Amino acid sequence: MNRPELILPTRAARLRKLLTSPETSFIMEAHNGLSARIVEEAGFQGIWGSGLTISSQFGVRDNNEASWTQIIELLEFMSDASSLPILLDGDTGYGNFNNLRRLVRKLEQRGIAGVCIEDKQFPKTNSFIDSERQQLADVDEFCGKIKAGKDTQSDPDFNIVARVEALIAGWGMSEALSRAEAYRRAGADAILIHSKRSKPDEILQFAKEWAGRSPLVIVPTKYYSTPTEVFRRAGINLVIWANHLLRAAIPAMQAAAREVFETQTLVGIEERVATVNEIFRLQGADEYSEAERIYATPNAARAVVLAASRGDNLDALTEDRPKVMLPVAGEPLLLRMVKAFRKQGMNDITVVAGYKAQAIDVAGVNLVVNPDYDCSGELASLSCAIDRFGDDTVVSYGDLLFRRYILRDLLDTDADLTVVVDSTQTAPDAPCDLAYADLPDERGIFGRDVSLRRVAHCTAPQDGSARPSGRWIGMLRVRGAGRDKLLAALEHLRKQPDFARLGMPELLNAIIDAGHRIKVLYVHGHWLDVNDHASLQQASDFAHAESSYGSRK
Ligand code: SPV
Ligand code: MG
Repeated sequence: MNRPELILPTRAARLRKLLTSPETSFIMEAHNGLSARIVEEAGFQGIWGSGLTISSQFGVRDNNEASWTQIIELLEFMSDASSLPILLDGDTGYGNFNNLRRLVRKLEQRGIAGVCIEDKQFPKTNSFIDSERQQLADVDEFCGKIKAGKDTQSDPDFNIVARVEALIAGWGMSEALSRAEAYRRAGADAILIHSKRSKPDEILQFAKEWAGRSPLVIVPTKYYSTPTEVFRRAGINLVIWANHLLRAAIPAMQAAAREVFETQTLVGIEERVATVNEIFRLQGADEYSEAERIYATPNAARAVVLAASRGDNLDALTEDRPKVMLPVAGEPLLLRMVKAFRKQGMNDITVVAGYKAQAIDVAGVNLVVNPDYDCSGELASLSCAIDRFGDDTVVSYGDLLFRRYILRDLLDTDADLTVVVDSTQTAPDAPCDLAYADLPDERGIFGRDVSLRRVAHCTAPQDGSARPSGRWIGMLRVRGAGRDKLLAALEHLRKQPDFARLGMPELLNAIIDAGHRIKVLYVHGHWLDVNDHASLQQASDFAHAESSYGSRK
């Protein structure tokens, strides 16, 4: 059966609904992209693009000092930053009927839901400044403008609201009513009746005599103390809160500026201003990071580094930091690893910390913390980073140093699960994970696929009579379907009562037991891990030997 497609109403249609619905609706002023987003987050269903607040955020007066194209440009930011319908306060339409035609076309092109035009002369003055001196437009000329706008709109739901300024200019109620009627007949979708009085009496009288002939819009800036219920009972369709976000921001900015100027420090205001992260959130910075991952470095693998352990054998050296932060030839082990990843274009690096997590100070990595690091093992740490896995992820112990080609060759493999095994270490003297593969690393196997059969700690009972094929260096690449295989094995092991103690070898074995293949990439030395004082010294020699000729002292 064909399902009818869900068609979302356009912004113009949504504004039309707010205007025509018998329930009283409310829209809030915005004057840039940020405030538009804030209006939407607060729950409003529409935005008033206020001439007063837009001009004042530009630092100019509400006298058409900003050009109409500058306003359109700003509106585009507002329209991008929010999905709400915007009703532009279009002043007088910025000229005659022809200017309005062009304005309507440009507004529709930018997804603006409607425009309100007022029956004054261009250039206008704000209704609350010297209102008695304000010139009203000729009624016929204004009706022609409304008709021109309505004939121009291509979306039948685009809204033209006619604003009656007769009460503002002191021309009286009957003039206001007759103008409103003329504008309605000319095709206006709604009438905005404006008042400068502190009581709503003339608005209420107008509403009574208007008697619902077309939708009615008000701006209760001056008669703000009127209970909203009064507007509801009067049958007002749309109430505009016209300038209050800008007015809320002004005293906050003034106080902050004064305080920082006087005290010459930020300490007094830091807790009272929005966090920088809140700015990022409002800008949608998360979406950018996600998109960057998809589009900017689409093929780059991610890294998950397990770095929760202290490194007990290193005694006092790890009293105030985890092993991965120990300097090796002047640079923390972890920073060396992060640089190695970045050299391969891997910039999405997650480090799972635990012991002295606060001492991990490497810029640009995602830090997650295993809070139970002291009573749990590698799989508990890995679980903390599981949502950081991408389509291609290298999981690594954090205490490794390795030659660049090892990571490069690992990234060149095509299997969905690959481990790096050092075939020169079949009987190591330090504790380690031994790997058993289906083929030993011999010259004859060049070019053949080798699979892992098992990984076992060297102190565990060994795999029958078989000789280990080498040592797993603690690096695993997980691609494509490999991620689901790994996740399934992790879930399976999570059910075991001893899950908290399990490490990466148990995970690799569980993947193999589930019938999946793990490819072996053999290497021959050229790496080491740091477990004790002796290996820390070797690491330093290794790092020095790696540094370029020019940088050696
Ligand atoms: C605006 O917000 O710019 C308005 C409403 O036109 S008022 O300032 O009340 O005239
Ligand atoms: Mg205005």
